[in-house]
Amino acid sequence: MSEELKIERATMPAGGWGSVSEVANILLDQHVPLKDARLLAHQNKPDGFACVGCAWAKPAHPHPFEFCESGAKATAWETTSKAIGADFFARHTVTALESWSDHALEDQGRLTVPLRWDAATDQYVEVSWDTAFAEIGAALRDCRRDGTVFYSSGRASLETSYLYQLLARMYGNNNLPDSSNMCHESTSVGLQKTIGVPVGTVTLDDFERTDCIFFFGQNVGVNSPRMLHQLQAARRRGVPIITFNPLRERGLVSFTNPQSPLEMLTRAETAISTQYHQLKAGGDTAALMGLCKAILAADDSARADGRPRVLDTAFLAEHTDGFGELEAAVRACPWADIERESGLTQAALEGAAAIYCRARAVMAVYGMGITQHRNGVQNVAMIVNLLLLRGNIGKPGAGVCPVRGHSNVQGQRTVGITEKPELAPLDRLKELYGFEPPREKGMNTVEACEGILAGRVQAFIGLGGNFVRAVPETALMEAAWRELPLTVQISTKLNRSHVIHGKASYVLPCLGRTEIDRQRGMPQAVTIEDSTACMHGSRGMAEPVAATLRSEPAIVAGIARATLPPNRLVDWDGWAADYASIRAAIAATWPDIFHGFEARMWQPGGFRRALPAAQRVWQTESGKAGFTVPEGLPGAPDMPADPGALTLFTIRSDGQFNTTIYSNDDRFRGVSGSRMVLFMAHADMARLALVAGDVVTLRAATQDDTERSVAGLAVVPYDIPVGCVAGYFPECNPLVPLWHHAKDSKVPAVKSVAVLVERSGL
Ligand SMILES: Nc1nc2c(c(=O)[nH]1)N[C@H]1C(S)=C(S)[C@@H](COP(=O)(O)OP(=O)(O)OC[C@H]3O[C@@H](n4cnc5c(=O)[nH]c(N)nc54)[C@H](O)[C@@H]3O)O[C@H]1N2
Ligand SMILES: Nc1nc2c(c(=O)[nH]1)N[C@H]1C(S)=C(S)[C@@H](COP(=O)(O)OP(=O)(O)OC[C@H]3O[C@@H](n4cnc5c(=O)[nH]c(N)nc54)[C@H](O)[C@@H]3O)O[C@H]1N2
Ligand SMILES: [Mo]
Repeated sequence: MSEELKIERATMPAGGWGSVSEVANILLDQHVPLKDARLLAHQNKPDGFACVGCAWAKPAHPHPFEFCESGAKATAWETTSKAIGADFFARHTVTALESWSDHALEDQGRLTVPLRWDAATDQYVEVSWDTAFAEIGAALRDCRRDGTVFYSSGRASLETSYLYQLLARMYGNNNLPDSSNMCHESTSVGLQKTIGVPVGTVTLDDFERTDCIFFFGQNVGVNSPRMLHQLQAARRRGVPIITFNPLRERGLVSFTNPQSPLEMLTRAETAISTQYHQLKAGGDTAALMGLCKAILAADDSARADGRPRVLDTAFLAEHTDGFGELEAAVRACPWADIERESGLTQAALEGAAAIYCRARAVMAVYGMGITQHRNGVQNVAMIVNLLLLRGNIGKPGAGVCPVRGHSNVQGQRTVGITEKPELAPLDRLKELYGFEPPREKGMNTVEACEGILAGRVQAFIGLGGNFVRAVPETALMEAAWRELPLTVQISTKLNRSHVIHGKASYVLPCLGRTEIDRQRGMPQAVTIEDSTACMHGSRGMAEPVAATLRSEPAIVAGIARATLPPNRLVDWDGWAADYASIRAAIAATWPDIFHGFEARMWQPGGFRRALPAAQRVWQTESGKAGFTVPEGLPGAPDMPADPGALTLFTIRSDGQFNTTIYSNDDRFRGVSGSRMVLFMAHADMARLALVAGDVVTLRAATQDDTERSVAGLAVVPYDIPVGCVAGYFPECNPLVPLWHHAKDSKVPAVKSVAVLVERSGL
């Protein structure tokens, strides 16, 4: 890994030769055996394994290699032959490991043996699985039922997740926060309220039928690259793609398909976005108000000229509710406010709206740029407003497409991972398993952090993930994390949440999804749900990195058996021995979705759960799709309006998967050798008298009792709206106050944090 910061102009397309060489490098670097490198051919295939990277849809007729650079990296990172056992931990105290970088910790390779922290030596020592389960079970039985948190990170299969939610509920709480609470919870809340489903409505077929795509705050080239195939095909049909993003992300600018020999040899690039609007971070509600305003104006003039209406009035009358209120709010909203808050001109927004008005079927794709704001739920509702104006939900080629993060994050919610009791089938669980499920609301991620800070949480179980590194308010959280009586992490790799740990701490190493999972000698399969609500079977194909690993279902079952009183209706061991029996239990709990599960899980393209909104059936309070009047335009109304403050948004590079850092390089943004950088506009650099490479400290411009800062960031001049700066997640998490989260969904507002810049050493 290179160590010195280099800044270059990035001009290469997403995909292309750069992508091929990145894949080759990581396969070599991670010592992936040749036979396992061949696994890539089975990634996202009906007979293979579902990628452990992102959740993008897996087509029924896959490409010969249905994987991308990011997915190949995720697979290489998991199938690495690097591994660490008890001897590694005998050589390093946990305190010493704390000074290691996130990259260095995970780069040691796969965890192989169950570990318990030993206070006397400050080392993790090997324990047997039975001892670990027995001790964890005893400790959990001693905790307050509402003081234990069961976090999940979004990768574990439907089977594991089902067992996990049952464990929490039989234990006695709904404390089931998950990574989605930091991610698309704004979607789950916003779409449920407006169109009556918590997930997106589009399928891959819609990409073939759409005639316009609006793209908000999602970095497709890095975070869901397989979608570039759909976007490229749409562009070839002449479909306009209109992008709203403060940064000109390479994947949204141009793409060379690394799986097309012709394109690779000719270096042919497809331009992806036809319009690119570099709005201010947090400016989406304002931009969407502007789009609606321009569409209403177009409708006014069509009416005045006696031309056909621009609005789909029949759809509005039959299917929607609240149009009048939205219309009044849009008409009353001055262009000057829209321009100021979005950073875009009226003319630019009118130009985008004109394309919208001409299109028969429009889809809106979005990601974290929309959801991770104080007004994240409102942003989602504004996207719905835009689509509803011309009936763009529930018809072919149209709809809403939130791009999910972790490979099974959407599916975990489908099988009961939720802190909201009203979303879990509690009566059915009671009927099936003869226990009284807890009815009180549990903690989501922000509430779990609040509980940890207040000393109310006694035990934290992590099913994957790197909680303490992924959440905001790093300094306070790390300190409080150390005071937790018990932390248990079910993990594949060593990370910050292990080396910062509770008073009693266990690390339980599990199989990854790429590995063959044999139970009583029989290879098992699992299932996941993708971003388009399709369920897929997945079969691991690599030999496990160590024979001592246990599968996630087996670990959850092991903890459950050691913790809960026996229940003759719940056969944890039987479930762990045969995952088909877990699928039968899932099907018995949600027969509507999972009937015929065992047969349908191998259907090419997956089987889809019914989404009433896609059929224009609105399971909302009013029975209609609801328009929403925004409360205001600013993205971060809870942040102080310090005149000197800049708006920081935190982003991912192509060298990472969340807190997993593959390398310090971000080839699409021309930065290599260091992640401690701050992307800044030339005008802001000039105002602050900074030059490229100057090292600065950021301070959160908050007026509470907490000091929040990150030092040692090198300034990188960048094409970014004036007044905005960007830095990497998780390095910038210490700047985000815990209370700065989306209203209604509590997603940390990591895309708009007011910060002040200080030159280091002053
Ligand atoms: N390779 C790789 N793949 C991943 C991940 C990874 O870390 N690495 N993470 C996975 C996970 S869990 C998730 S949730 C997804 C995340 O995937 P994305 O949703 O793409 O997430 P980010 O990279 O955080 O940021 C998205 C984009 O939002 C833009 N943006 C920032 N602020 C705003 C704003 O106010 N408005 C608008 N319109 N845009 C804004 C940023 O410039 C950036 O391009 O990816 C998943 N896939
Ligand atoms: N500032 C800022 N903060 C953010 C974000 C942001 O954009 N900006 N994004 C947020 C988002 S969208 C998300 S999803 C969260 C991510 O938060 P998390 O999901 O908690 O974090 P990850 O980094 O994905 O977790 C990585 C760890 O998961 C473990 N792991 C990997 N594969 C497996 C597996 O198959 N099984 C098990 N049991 N463990 C496994 C490994 O030990 C690895 O170290 O972060 C959030 N935090
Ligand atoms: Mo995410």
